[in-house]
Amino acid sequence: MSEEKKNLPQLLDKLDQEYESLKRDPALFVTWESSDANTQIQIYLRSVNSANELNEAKIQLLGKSGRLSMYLSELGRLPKEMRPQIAALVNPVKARDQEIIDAKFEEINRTAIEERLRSESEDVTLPVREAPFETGRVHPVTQVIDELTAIFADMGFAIAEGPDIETDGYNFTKLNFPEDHPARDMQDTFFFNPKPDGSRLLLRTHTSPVQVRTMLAQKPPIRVICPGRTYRSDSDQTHTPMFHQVEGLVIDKGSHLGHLKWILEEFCKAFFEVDRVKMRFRPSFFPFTEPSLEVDIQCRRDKGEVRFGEGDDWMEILGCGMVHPNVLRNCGLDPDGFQGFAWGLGIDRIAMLKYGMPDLRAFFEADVRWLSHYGFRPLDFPTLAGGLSS
Ligand code: 2NL
Repeated sequence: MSEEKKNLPQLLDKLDQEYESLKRDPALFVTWESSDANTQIQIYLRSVNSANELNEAKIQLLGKSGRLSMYLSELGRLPKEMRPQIAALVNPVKARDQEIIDAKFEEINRTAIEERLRSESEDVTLPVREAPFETGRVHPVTQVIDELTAIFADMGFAIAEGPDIETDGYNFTKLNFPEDHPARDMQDTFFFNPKPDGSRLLLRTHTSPVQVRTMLAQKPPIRVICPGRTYRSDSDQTHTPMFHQVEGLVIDKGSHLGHLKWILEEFCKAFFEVDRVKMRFRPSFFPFTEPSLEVDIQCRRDKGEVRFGEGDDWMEILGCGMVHPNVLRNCGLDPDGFQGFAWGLGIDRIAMLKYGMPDLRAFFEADVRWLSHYGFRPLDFPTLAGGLSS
């Protein structure tokens, strides 16, 4: 064929013309497959390179209203004796085109896959690119929560979490705060507007409501720690309106202060990564514990730097005590059957102490320069075996 390559509509026109003569005298044709139009269509199909083009040809030839389907569906309107002759001429063409199109689709797909494999191959000898986990940093508060979790999980504690927005009941009443306690004052607590029934929701001022919820929901023995955000109306160099606390709670038949002292000592050694640490327990007062104690740990203050486990200075780090019988009762536990202890400490404060960060306000300013200086590498997750902060 010396003519220039024909496009699909031209080829289809030609096919229609051939079909018209076929209908006029089918006896002149032995086969139709190798006719001019069909040969050119086969060449066209074999030369197509895109799946879209091939699909279009498939629709026009073999689709429901494609040429070859139309020819066959109008057989019924032709003289009876012609029908088998025409069908015998059209069907092989249809089968042949189908065969070519199927093969061509496979070829196009294979070529596309090979092309992708070629173009998307990785040069494994290239140096490692700086990935997000290389530049991103874990916030010191998150790091310290992960460290606490690793330490207490090792002692068999579960982690419990609860809502930041609490009821007065869970935040104060069940914890044995009297109605006129100063902590319930607007000056200290962020309250929401009162509801029609007079009750007020609030931003929890400590994580104790999580322990209340735990006691109400679970049977002893209970061993949980509750890390999370807490809120108080307070703001200066060492106080921000939002801060973080972790509280611990143990409830069992014979839990006593000796257990508490051991847990806190193991915690301090693990957290500050020292072999020994002296601790001092002083009497104190909290509405929810009796007796209540404040805990200081041994430290050395040296040119503004603090080192733990040495020296003869003391630093207050947490409060604790035996859970008050009223709190046990309020949480559905019989104080004659169960007793327990609890403690609470400020996460931001111990993060500042351990990692030498002087100003609490910088914690929550989201300054990437501060974060890239004080932050931690994301894949260095703290573990007891691998070292908490190595
Ligand atoms: C502190 C002192 C403390 C608790 C928290 C607690 C929770 C329940 C019952 C009894 Cl449900 N106690 N928590 C106990 C003693 C002290 O926190 O100075 N935190 C920063």
